[in-house]
Amino acid sequence: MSILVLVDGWNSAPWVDALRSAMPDQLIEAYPDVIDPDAVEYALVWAPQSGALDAFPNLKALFSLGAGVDHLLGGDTLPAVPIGRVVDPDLTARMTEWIVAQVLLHHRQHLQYVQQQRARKWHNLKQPLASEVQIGLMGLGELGRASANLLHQLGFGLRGWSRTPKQLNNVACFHGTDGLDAFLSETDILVCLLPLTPDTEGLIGTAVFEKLRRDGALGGPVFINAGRGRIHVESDIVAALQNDLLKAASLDVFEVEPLPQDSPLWNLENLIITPHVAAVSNPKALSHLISRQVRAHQEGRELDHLVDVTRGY
Ligand code: NDP
Ligand code: OXD
Repeated sequence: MSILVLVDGWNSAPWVDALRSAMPDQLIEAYPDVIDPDAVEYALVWAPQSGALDAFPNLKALFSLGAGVDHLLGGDTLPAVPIGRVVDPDLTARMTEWIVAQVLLHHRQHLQYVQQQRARKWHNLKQPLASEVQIGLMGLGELGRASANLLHQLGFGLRGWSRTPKQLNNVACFHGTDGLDAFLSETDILVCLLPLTPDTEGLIGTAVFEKLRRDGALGGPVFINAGRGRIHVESDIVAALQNDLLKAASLDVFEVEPLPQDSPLWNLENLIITPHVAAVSNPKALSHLISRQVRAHQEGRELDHLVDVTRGY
C-alpha cells in the first residue's frame, strides 16, 4: 500500500517529508515517481493535471491539500472515492488572522494614514467604534464562523449569509438568493469566504456593491475576498474602487493567479493585494490530519470533512 502526493504547482518535498515523519510505517511517494501504481490507495492532491489520477485504479480516498476543492472538482471525472478536505485549527487560525487584520486595516483607516504619512500630514480622521460597523460574512462555514467569533470579540456587528439557514450567536443570519439583498443592505465591510461553485462563480460585482450600505460609519463600503477570485468580477472591482462605489478593498484571490502584470488592480491606491497567502496549508500541521484520516479509513470509520461533490464544496 502506498500514499501518493500529487501537488501541481506546489513543492511536494515538504509534504513528503512531513508525511514520512507523521506516518513512518507507510510508503509515501511523490508523483510521478511511483513504484507500483496499483498499490496507491490514498492520494493527497492539489490541482492534479487532467487524467493524472487515472493511473491509480485502486485509490480508496482522496485528500485535498486545501480547504477549497474547486481545483479538484472543476474538470476531470474523478475516481468514485470519498474526498476529504482541510479543516484544521492551523489553517483556520491563519485565515482568521488575515480576515481580522484586513478588517482592522480598513476600520482604522490605515490606507488614508499611509497616504497622509507620505505627504507628512498630521491630521486625525474621525474614528468610529467597532460596534458602529457591520461586517457581512458571505460563507458561514468553518472559516466564516471562526472569523465571526473573533470579530465579535472585537465588538463588530455581524451579519452572515449562507446557502442553507443558520442560527448563530451574535450573527444576524440570512440565506439563499432571497436573503441576499437584506444581508447586503446593512453591511459596511463585505467579507467573502465562499467556495467557488457554479452558483458562486461571478456572484460578486457591481450589482452586489450597489446594495451595500452607503451611509455607514466608515463613509463607504469595503470589500474583502479570501474565498476564490472567480467569485468576484475584477473589472467591476476596478470600476467600483475608481468611482467610489467601494471605498476600499482587500483581495487575496484573483480571477487569474498569479495576478497578471498588466492587471489594473495593481495601480489602485485604495486596494490591498496579497498573493493568495491568507491561509497557506502547512505540511507539518496538516500531515497529522492526513495521518488521522488514513488511519480512520483503514479502520473502517468514516472520513471527517467529506466533500459533497454534487454541491461542489
Ligand atoms: P465551508 O465549506 O466550511 O463553508 C462554505 C460556506 O459557504 C458555507 O456556509 C456554505 O453554506 C456557503 N455557501 C456555499 N455555496 C453557497 C451559495 N451558493 N450561496 C450562499 N452560501 C454558500 O468552507 P470553508 O469555510 O472551510 O472555506 C471557504 C473557502 O475559503 C474555501 O472553499 C476556499 O475557496 C477558501 N480558502 C481560501 C484560502 C486562502 O488562502 N485564500 C485558504 C483556505 C480556504 P452552507 O453553510 O449553507 O453549506
Ligand atoms: C485553500 C487555499 O483552499 O489555500 O486551502 O486556497
